Amino acid sequence: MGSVSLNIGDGTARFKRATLCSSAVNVLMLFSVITTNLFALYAFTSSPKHHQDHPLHHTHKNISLISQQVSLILREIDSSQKKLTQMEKEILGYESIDLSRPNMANELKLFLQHHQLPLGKDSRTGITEMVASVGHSCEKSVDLLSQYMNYKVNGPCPDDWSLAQKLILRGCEPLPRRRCFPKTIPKVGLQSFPISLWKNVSDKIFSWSGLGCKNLECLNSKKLNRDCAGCFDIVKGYETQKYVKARSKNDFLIDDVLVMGSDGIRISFDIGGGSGTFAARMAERNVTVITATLNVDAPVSEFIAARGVFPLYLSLDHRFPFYDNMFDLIHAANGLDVGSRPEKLEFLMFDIDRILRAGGLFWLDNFYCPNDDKKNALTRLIERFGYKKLKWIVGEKINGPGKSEVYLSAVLQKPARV
Ligand SMILES: *[C@@H]1O[C@H](CO)[C@@H](O)[C@H](O)[C@H]1NC(C)=O
Ligand SMILES: *[C@@H]1O[C@H](CO)[C@@H](O)[C@H](O)[C@H]1NC(C)=O
Ligand SMILES: CC(=O)N[C@H]1CO[C@H](CO)[C@@H](O)[C@@H]1O
Repeated sequence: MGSVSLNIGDGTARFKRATLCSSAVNVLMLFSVITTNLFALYAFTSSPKHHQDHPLHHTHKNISLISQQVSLILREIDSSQKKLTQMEKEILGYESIDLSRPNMANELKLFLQHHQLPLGKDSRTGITEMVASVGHSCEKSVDLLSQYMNYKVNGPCPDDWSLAQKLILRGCEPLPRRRCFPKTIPKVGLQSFPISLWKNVSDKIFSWSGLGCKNLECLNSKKLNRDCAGCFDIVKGYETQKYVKARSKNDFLIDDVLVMGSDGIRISFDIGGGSGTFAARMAERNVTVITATLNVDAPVSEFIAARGVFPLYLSLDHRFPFYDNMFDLIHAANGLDVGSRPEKLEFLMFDIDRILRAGGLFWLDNFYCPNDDKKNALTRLIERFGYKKLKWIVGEKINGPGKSEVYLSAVLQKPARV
């Protein structure tokens, strides 16, 4: 797991750097081209005036004077351009983390130092040194990061996973802590698979530090998010009906969706999948599901693992750690809601498209649309990908105190593009 996220994180950082930086450089290039041209224009349009006023033999002198001036200006522009680039790098946190700061944890320095390969350049990859990867956004939270890296090597890790998650949510991924032992929690009373899918487990096998709730009963009395109201009650609650009994026309049934897929459904990816119920229902149908989740307000990862399905502890700012055209089905509900910036959803959609195979299904499940603009933007975004709409339901639900809310549910099939 550690090494997996290590590689990916580096990739993400590089990708972001490249885009942001190249656009910044483009703007600067454009700026400098325009200014250069303006100066040149000024120089040449103003010279004819002097031609008329002064004898010809001075013209030559004047032109060389002007060209001196121009090259001086160009040098100025060049140096300002470099300064701007530097400033932008600093704003983006693009420069490597400043390890000379006071109170910088020594372990962080050690981790980040480049290590020369013992046998020189690797002929296959062309690299000469190992670079530890840490999310470039860590630069923005360097105090938290240093606090996180202040631990005893070879000793027990501090019990601070919520600090780690805070860093992850700020884009500081992958995290650089590698050399301590996390607290062991005895996982007593685990059931064997598949009984584990729907069995209560003891509160004691989860880590509750940093959480408001300290047991499952407390979690079940709360609406943690749109996809999880009482979702840890897998014995009596609504969770036991999800995907097998519909409450509204926006709820599709797993068996109905499975028959829509061409060439079978074997593996699936669930984005922000509550307590793992989608994975559990799919497991009963012999489909392997990976559930992407963070432990926001609940020990979600541990709960999903205890059910015997696979949790992937990953924020959605990450490029998915899967190769292209892998999945037969991708299921997403409101976990896909990545805030107000439309381009973030676009990044996510492209990544979903990348890992979904041609003919595979994208199931958007009860996605909340706060207004028509949001719904139309989402519709336009989805339509750009040219998926076949096997199902498309915009429905209203009355939630809370008589308030009507609009939800979109859809099953879309990825086309084979050439
Ligand atoms: C299972 O756990 C829930 C709380 O999550 C509790 O309300 C319920 O009584 C438990 N059921 C059994 C059979 O232990
Ligand atoms: C799942 O696989 C098992 C073992 O191969 C088989 O007995 C069972 O019928 C399968 N279930 C479904 C729903 O296909
Ligand atoms: C713009 C400029 O430098 N013009 C000069 C061109 O040369 C004449 C003669 O030396 C000067 O009088 C102008 O000032």
